[in-house]
Amino acid sequence: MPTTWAELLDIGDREPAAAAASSEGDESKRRRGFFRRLRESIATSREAISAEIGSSLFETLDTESWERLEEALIMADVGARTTADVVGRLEGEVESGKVAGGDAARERLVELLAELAATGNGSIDLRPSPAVVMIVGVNGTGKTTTVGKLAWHLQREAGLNVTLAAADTYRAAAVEQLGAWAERAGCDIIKAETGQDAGAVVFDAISAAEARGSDVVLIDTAGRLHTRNDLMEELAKVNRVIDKRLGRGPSETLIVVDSTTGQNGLRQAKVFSEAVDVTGVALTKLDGTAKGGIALAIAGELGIPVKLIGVGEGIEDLRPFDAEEFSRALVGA
Ligand SMILES: Nc1nc2c(ncn2[C@@H]2O[C@H](COP(=O)(O)OP(=O)(O)OP(=O)(O)O)[C@@H](O)[C@H]2O)c(=O)[nH]1
Ligand SMILES: [Mg+2]
Repeated sequence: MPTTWAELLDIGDREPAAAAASSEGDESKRRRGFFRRLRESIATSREAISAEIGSSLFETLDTESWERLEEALIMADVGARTTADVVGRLEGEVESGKVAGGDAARERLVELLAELAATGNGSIDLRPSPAVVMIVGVNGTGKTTTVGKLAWHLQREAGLNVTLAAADTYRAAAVEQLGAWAERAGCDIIKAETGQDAGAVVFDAISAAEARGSDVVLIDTAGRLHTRNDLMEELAKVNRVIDKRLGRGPSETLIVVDSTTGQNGLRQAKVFSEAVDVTGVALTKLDGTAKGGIALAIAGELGIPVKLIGVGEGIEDLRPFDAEEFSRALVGA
């Protein structure tokens, strides 16, 4: 499971630009600072869980404490099925004597949650050039913001040249918003001519990326309700355009899920993955009042790995998802 940008980004044979690669010391300092912020960020669910599963729960471990643990995980959005699975396994291991009570049980809980979260291929495939990365999701989850942050990180962490495709052709303001991110991130952007549809913008962006030798095309799509079949069909159409133009589909299709929407995020991920080949999740708004457990519900129930987490509105506030760090922060261990 990747925990650093260098591990997260699969850039194939490309040489990571020397200037872009951050030194290990810097990375570890940033990670420590980030871990502190993550713990604070998911404070709401952490407080709920740790209040519920305070030290005494792991000391007693009777029927009532298993129930309390289940309730706490469900309250943190971990999802009923995933919770039952994890608590059932932990209970079995404690009862068979394989795992002792107290801290050992708490540590094992972190491990079980982390194992579950680390499903599938956790890296972001950026091969071959230009790699097309499509960002999808329902309205207002943080797609445009995530595209902007990701463009900046791809350049900074891996020295990649990025072209943005403004494929949200429904709102003029959406193109302006992405334009502002392109400026902040210092990358190219391809916008629609009047009347063009999303597929045409994507086609143009791929051509521009090829002409300029860009490594990655990041596609910002319009927010769409997963319940609207016509809008979901538009995404499939954009996919067909990419396929025709490049002879291959997107390298990655990431669904952006707002962690504050709770279990609805699971439903969104499910329906989007039925329409397009979703390869990962970017979980946003983990700062504030989020309950981060939805990451585990999506991974556990749909087998789609969370690859990125958004922890603020700034350009730097995007991180690789680290399953163990995340589970530890969630349980407050
Ligand atoms: N606190 C916080 N806010 C975020 C994060 N990611 C995005 N936002 C905010 O969420 C709001 C919506 O973000 P957008 O990027 O416009 O969302 P979108 O999915 O592109 O929205 P539509 O294009 O309308 O569907 C903005 O105010 C962002 O600043 C995050 O990780 N943390
Ligand atoms: Mg947007």
